[in-house]
Amino acid sequence: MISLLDYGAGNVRSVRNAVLKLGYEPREIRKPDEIAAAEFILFPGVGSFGSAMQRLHQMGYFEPLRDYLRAGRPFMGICIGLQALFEGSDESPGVAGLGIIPGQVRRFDTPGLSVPHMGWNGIRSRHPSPLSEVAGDAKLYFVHSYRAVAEPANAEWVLAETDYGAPFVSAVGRGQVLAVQFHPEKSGPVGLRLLERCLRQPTLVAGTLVAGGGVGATDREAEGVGVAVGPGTREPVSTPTRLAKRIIACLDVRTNDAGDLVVTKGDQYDVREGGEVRNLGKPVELARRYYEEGADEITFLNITAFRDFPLADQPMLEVLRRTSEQVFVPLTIGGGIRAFTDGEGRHYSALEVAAEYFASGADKISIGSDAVTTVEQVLTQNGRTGDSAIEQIAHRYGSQAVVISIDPRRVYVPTPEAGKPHQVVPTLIPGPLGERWCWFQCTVKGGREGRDLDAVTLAKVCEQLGAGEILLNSIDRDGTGAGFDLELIQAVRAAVTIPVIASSGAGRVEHFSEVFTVTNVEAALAAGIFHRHEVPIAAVKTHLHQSGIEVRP
Ligand code: 1PR
Repeated sequence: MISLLDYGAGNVRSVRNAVLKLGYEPREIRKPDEIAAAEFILFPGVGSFGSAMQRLHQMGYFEPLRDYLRAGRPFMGICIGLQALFEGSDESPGVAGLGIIPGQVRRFDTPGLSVPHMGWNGIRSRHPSPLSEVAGDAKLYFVHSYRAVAEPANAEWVLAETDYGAPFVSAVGRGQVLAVQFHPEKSGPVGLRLLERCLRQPTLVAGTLVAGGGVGATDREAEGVGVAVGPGTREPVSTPTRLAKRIIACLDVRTNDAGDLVVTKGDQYDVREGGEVRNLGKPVELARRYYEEGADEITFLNITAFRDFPLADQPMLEVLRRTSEQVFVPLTIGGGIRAFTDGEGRHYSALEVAAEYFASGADKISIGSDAVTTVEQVLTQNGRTGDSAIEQIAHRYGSQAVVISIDPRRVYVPTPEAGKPHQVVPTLIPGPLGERWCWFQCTVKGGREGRDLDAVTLAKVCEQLGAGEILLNSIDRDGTGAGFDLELIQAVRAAVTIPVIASSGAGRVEHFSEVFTVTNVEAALAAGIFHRHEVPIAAVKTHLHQSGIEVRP
């Protein structure tokens, strides 16, 4: 019997879905005394270290959980569920962790690294074990800004490390307690196999999962005596691990004139052809297809949500629910995330809207128009707003869950001065009057309205407010197949330290190698070429691999 420790801080739906998919019926822990009575606790921590600890205290779970862990009872932690085992974290100074493992969790600090560490990376096992056997040299999905490092005091706990700038601890284990920094529930088929193995055989001995162990392991094993290596285990991977560039499939979703929710696709944001909304398929089916074809992430953009209230859009929430039951890679949903007052005068905060998306299966939400409004306010008020959607959602769910979707359009100017105060860049693609300079104007409402704000400034301010990633579209390139707007992407990439997703204009596999080589973005997104079967995701990955660019196979 698996007990899920959901302390209400975020989305554990993905974990529940993965566990259900594996044939288990997880039971939720609802009272402190259910911790001691549990047979196996699965703790998928989310959000910030401090809020996770605070919730554990508020719910009366902290001490029973610590006692449970001290007794070495069957446990699997994921992400914050690993970090919580340490003494504390720089993310939340002064907040004590469960203190099961010596050491402090610290922020990634290698200069030049994008933080969060977001995407698919490998694990380097310290001991041969079923963990290394199942994962091998496969890539697993990570998303975190803080990490534990191996030190002599915690050496006996460290099961695996991963490299990102410097090595960090990606799995710990001792006795029947296991925790991983990556997300097996979001790591595709290999993640599911790994989760299955850990749930089925939770016993570790001296840092090694025992094949055939399980809850009925001997006392000698449970005490951590000796190293038992199961049949078929092999030597752990010892070469450095590398973060892969991500390939994201994007589904622009809206209701067509017949009232059906469809995946559509525009040319420079115009989704109508012969007066009709283009219909490229059904959202859940298409998402499932991209998962099976190897997409590293799936993004849904509810493109007309700016004019409707998204919580009234039950079909979209249903799409998310159904997708998250079948698709085990990260899911992002955007469109309409902002505060809203409905026809009856009831006010909903952006946090409430986002909460509904997270509860329906989203791992990240993306904010478009509201981010522009927020940044305009920040710039005119000369400081933070404090209550913006970005800040509220990042505080509650963590920065990594907040993506800013930017819809810029080029504005050509004859001289840099003519574009001031915007961030003007030289361009090799001259304007209609031969202009050699341009700035990238933010738009709202799906490109319908241009604002007096440039994309570089928007990205910078959103990072300061706590956003964790930028989804950088280009209205000029959208649907053209002419390649990504490298000048735009370079300008934004250079301005922020959070990951950037290049979007709009992919037409050939070479466009992907070009954008990764020239701009060093972390991810590239495409829509039209995938929907129309023009370029399969596998072809993109093969080309990138042959070009020496790290990808998840
Ligand atoms: O403003 O918070 O409600 O969010 C609305 C979201 O919907 C934004 O993320 C915005 O980008 C998106 N959106 C609004 N209107 C459109 C439209 O197309 N008419 N789609 C739209 C944006 C752009 C990309 C597209 C890439 C790749 N779609 O997501 O998938 O350009 O396309 P390609 O590979 O075919 O070139 P809010």
